[in-house]
Amino acid sequence: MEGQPAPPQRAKPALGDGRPVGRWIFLRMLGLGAVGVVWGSGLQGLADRILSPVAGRLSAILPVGRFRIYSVTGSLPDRAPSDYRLRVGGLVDRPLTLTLDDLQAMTAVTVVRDFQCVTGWRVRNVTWKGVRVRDLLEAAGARSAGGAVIVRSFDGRYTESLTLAQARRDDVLVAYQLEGRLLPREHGGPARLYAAPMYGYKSCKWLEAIEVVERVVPGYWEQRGYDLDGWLDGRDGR
Ligand SMILES: Nc1nc2c(c(=O)[nH]1)N[C@H]1C(S)=C(S)[C@@H](COP(=O)(O)O)O[C@H]1N2
Ligand SMILES: [Mo]
Repeated sequence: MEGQPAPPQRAKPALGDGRPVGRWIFLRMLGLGAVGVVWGSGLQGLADRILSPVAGRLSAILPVGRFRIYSVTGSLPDRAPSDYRLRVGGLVDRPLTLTLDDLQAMTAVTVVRDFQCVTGWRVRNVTWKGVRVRDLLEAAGARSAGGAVIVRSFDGRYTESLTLAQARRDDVLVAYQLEGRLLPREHGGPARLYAAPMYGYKSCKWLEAIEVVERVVPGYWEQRGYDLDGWLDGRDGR
């Protein structure tokens, strides 16, 4: 994989094929907003029983494929925009600690793309705004010894990893806006990774650190069976 993107791979559904799902929650957004939050895996069955009749009926009248909200910790971390900090470190010449204002002062990029989870749902034409990871790496002076980045969530659990070549793509962002508004808490606000050409699991929410390292390190879901390269079908790029 070193520097060279793997060919597109079809990731298998994560649910229903026997893979562990860990502790996760979801909250269906049905156009009208949240209809429920469930804490911990033990309550998932109950949640399904409560939500599925509602979701079933509403899905007949609402556009298909709204976001589901995931958090492997079973809770949604909360950080005020004014308290937000993003660290860029590791194999860099100038480690950075950036506020949300700092990010917003940098060159902003907008990307409109379908958002897709390996479990099968997809949201069409989602508009994200943020800063290119490439610009952050440049500002920090990523060293030539670096071959990958690890990204970490302030949820304390979730991590992801991209090759440096992937991280430097035009469409890989630290996103702080979703659909024209500040990124909501449930979607990983104040800021998250958004890796447009890849499945949703690559886009680490509640982003607190980008660390330049020598090579890719399997992230949370990759340690649990997901492909290291999360390219969407037909969207491999370089
Ligand atoms: N910190 C964190 N980031 C995460 C996840 C998570 O559970 N925790 N789930 C991932 C997965 S599998 C998907 S599909 C997307 C879902 O994004 P959403 O919750 O904004 O819909 O977030 C990704 N990033
Ligand atoms: Mo996902």
